[in-house]
Amino acid sequence: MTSADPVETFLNALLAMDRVMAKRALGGPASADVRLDVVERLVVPSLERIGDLWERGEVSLSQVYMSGRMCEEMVDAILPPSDPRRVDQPPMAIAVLDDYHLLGKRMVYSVMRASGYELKDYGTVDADALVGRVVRDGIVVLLISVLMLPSALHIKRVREALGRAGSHPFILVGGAPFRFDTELWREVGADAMAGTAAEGVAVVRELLDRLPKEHRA
Ligand code: B12
Repeated sequence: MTSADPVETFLNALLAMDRVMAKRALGGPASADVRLDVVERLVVPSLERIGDLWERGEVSLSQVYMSGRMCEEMVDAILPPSDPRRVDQPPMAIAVLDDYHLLGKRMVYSVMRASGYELKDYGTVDADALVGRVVRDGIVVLLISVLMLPSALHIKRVREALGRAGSHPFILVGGAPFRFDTELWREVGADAMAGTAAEGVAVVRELLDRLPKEHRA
């Protein structure tokens, strides 16, 4: 089951539910940046390929499930702790909307915190709960992660309900539907999308440079 291609090796280990080989494929201790890069280069493409194999009926749902669980454990173990240098910032939060695909959100949360940003983690919420919490917490920058198209379409409802409540946070979205359809973020009323956790940090950093004019309460 070994292969010269690192993604193939990692993918095979996941499908065989072989934790030892999967951990070995991810490599040993390294700097925070290198570990994040390994996650982006191995975990994300491997899980995407497993999704494609599942769609074609070539792997079972239990293999998809176990692959996701194993990756969650490994990503938890290797993502960097938060950066002690906190960035001066307005209230921010991250949520998974009507979706139980949690790994992307977990990565974005870790990477944002490791980059010095503090954000509330709302976990998985429905549209009403999300609106209630954003209004209550006075959130100015809202990050939403979804992996299923129906969940992505619910963002429009969140945007409209927030507007009715007088709340106008900057909404940054990410997840598979937005990578499949690069115009979808506009259609659901988001302000920006990012393809990866690292791109998300760049978008937030750029936003905060011009935020005082537009959003500060
Ligand atoms: C693992 C997995 C699961 C696991 C989830 C485990 C877990 N706890 O997360 C399990 C087995 C539970 C599962 C269940 C289901 N799944 Co599933 N799953 C996947 C799979 C294979 C990988 C997802 C993943 O974890 N990727 C790795 C993470 C790290 O990547 P990511 O989430 O994309 O995040 C990265 C970026 O997108 C970005 N990002 C993500 N969010 C955000 C947010 C912001 C703000 C920013 C800046 C960036 C950002 O940063 C991350 C790091 O770079 C995908 C295939 C795919 N192509 O994505 C299908 C997939 C998402 N699942 C799918 C489906 C249909 C389901 C089920 C309905 C299956 C079923 N019939 O039961 C259920 C529904 C679960 C639910 N209600 O939420 C479909 C969705 C299709 C669609 N068009 O809607 C996919 C695309 C598979 C497919 N090809 O059909 N799934």
